[in-house]
Amino acid sequence: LQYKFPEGFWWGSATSATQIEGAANEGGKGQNIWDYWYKTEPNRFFDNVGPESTSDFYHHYKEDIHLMKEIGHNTFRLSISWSRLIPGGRGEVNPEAVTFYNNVIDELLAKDIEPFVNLFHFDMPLELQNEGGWENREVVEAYKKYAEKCFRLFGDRVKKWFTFNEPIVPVEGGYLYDFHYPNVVDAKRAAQVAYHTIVAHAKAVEVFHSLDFIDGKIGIILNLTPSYPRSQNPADLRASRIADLFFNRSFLYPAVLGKYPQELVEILREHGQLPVTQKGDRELLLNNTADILGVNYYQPRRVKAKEHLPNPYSPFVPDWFFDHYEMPGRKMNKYRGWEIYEKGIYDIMMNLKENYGNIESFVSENGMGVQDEHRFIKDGEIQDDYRIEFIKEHLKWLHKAIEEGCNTKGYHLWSFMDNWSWMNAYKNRYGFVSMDVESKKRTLKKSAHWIKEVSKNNGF
Ligand code: BGP
Repeated sequence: LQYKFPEGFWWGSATSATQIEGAANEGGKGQNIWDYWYKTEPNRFFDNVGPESTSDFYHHYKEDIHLMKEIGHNTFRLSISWSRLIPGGRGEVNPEAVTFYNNVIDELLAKDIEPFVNLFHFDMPLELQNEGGWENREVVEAYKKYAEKCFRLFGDRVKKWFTFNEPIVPVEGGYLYDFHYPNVVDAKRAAQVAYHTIVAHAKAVEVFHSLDFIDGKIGIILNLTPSYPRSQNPADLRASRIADLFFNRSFLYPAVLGKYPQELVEILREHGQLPVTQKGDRELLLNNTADILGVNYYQPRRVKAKEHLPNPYSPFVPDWFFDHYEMPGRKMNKYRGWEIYEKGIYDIMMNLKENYGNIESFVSENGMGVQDEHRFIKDGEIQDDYRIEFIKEHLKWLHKAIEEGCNTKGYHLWSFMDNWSWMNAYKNRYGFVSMDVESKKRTLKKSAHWIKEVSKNNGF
């Protein structure tokens, strides 16, 4: 083997409740913002396909976990749907949901697959969104209770917990760039949402560490998009630094170091966008940082200095400070429109090693969404050599990072199976396993057989 990974390396894949469970109106589940948004504005969704149409993990979890085992997974990430567990966001738990998640967890453990459980993957219960969602400090308290409930219900068996997946995405999508509900453009509200998310994270971490029957770890999953300047000119360097500040350090700092970068605070203050804080928050954040960090990595950010000054009357958005550019000769996933830059994963991990105390980490999402994959079927199987290549190249850089001392423990593909995506429904397919949306039939792709060998040999 040329690339051998450390013993006990985590091989697996990641999913989220809304994207795989289905049964959106079954089993006592309450509504979340996706159910609601789809009902009210179905044409916002690709092909008008909404979150009712998934791979239906709710009814197929046994079969799916069997397949996970089959392809060598030793870990698997799922999220708990808040609105399934506590339908209105607050109050009594839904017993059918408890049974469902217990069954899933037990089934995984019976197959020696360690569950990684995330508490929030973009899916705010509708009632709480109607109270202002993350803009409302009381929702933070509701989240804390929900998190504690989960720890008490499942913490005897689940040892890896995550407070949020990509907390910046609801901020960008819902409050800056119009691709998540409630789709407004308002930087001050965005800053409040971002801030309360971090407070919620710290509160969940605090509760978790206070429960003495728990011996697991808790962390957060961030989508890190390393920022590369077009040139070494001061203006390009500054543009890149600010992009990094808004999109990476805004969450990495408070979640891992327990404080905000001063430069960010100053920019927000100067532009009148500072969020409201409470006494005691500073200590809360400082004392409740993540034990472990999940890194979702898809693409780098290529940045250059702003060519035209922004119109001061336009709403304040991070891109007031930088422009994007396309790097000549870049490798592309043309289906998703994302640049492929495998070395990014190494740069992220080295940054964590050098500037974030070498926190225990893993690649919690990485993957390649491809359209019309049935074009590649041969003898009934999708020959996704491009996916194998994609994973391999990223793993090579991850391997190098580990050799150079990065504390990184695993690799999860997005995703286990083709699943429903927020705005793109089934346009881009990501799985090791393909799924027929009508019949729900599951079929392994070539990459599934490949990853099985990789996990078995712990390398390639
Ligand atoms: C991440 C999300 C996932 C997933 C993935 C692929 O940002 O955590 O939920 O959807 O991206 O992106 P998309 O489905 O938009 O192609």
